[in-house]
Amino acid sequence: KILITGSGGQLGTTLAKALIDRYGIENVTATDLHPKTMDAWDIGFLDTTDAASVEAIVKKNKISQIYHLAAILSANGESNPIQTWDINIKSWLNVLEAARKYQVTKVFFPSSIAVFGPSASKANTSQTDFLDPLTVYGISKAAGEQWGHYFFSKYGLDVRSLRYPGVISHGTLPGGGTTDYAVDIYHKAVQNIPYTCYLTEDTALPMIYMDDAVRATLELMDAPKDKIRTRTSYNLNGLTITPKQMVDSIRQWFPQFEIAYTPDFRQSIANAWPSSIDGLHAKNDWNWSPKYSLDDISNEMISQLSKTYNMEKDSVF
Ligand code: VAH
Repeated sequence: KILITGSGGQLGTTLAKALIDRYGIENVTATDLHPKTMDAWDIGFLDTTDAASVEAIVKKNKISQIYHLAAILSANGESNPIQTWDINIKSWLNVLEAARKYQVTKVFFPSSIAVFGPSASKANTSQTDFLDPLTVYGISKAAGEQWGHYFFSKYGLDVRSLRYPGVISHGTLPGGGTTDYAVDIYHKAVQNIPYTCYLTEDTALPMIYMDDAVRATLELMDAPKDKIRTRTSYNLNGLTITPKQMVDSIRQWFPQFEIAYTPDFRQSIANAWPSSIDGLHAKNDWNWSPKYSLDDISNEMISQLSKTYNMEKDSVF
């Protein structure tokens, strides 16, 4: 059976649905700090900072795989650094220890391009570039990668991980990430509300559409064990997007869409992140390649969100 933590979050929600579709609802235990009844499945309560609760749920449900999505993201995380570190790292260690004690077969750890900092190359940042993250979230992910590698080499625990770029999706509202402008902007465009972007128009960041991110996760977890040659975390490439490119794409559907740029503290976070990622190791080891272009993303986001807000899509195509 599969345990998912952070099932109510941006990745957790879609990943939980994909895992339920694949393994059946009776084989998936979706949990979160904030329980929720979804349309076809429930999210149960689990505080991953409590070791006893994590062990109990793994033991009781005979869990064989864990997807650990619970974490505080980069922007929100900066408001209380020590608490963010404590929550992110304690949760992950509780999951690793429970997985070790109860012989869990595979564990997934979501890392992020946020593990890179000013000393990494800005463009085409490599898998082995030096990690000097400047957010607590990034520090907790960089440390989390090392802990995953440690449990693999010391106990043989099959921990696998991806360094996600900014994930763009329509299933949840923006959740405190620095890249969440790329989600919010579509919500505003569909409602014909002018958008104020907290990054400058030319801020290039690595992004990925949710469907590609979920497919990458399942393909990584399905890969034969001997194909996985990176046990810290794989750079995962999608595409590089700037706010201006996104606006130009959106204006194919909404020509009157208005944007203003007022950079805030998140600009300095974005400035320390790569603008593009070298995903060669993922390509070579388990044949990863993304599918979604920016216009594909706009098309998906606009048609889905038009339904969410019950508006007809002013499609020009
Ligand atoms: C964040 N969406 O902004 C996450 C992600 C690379 C960005 O880690 O914090």
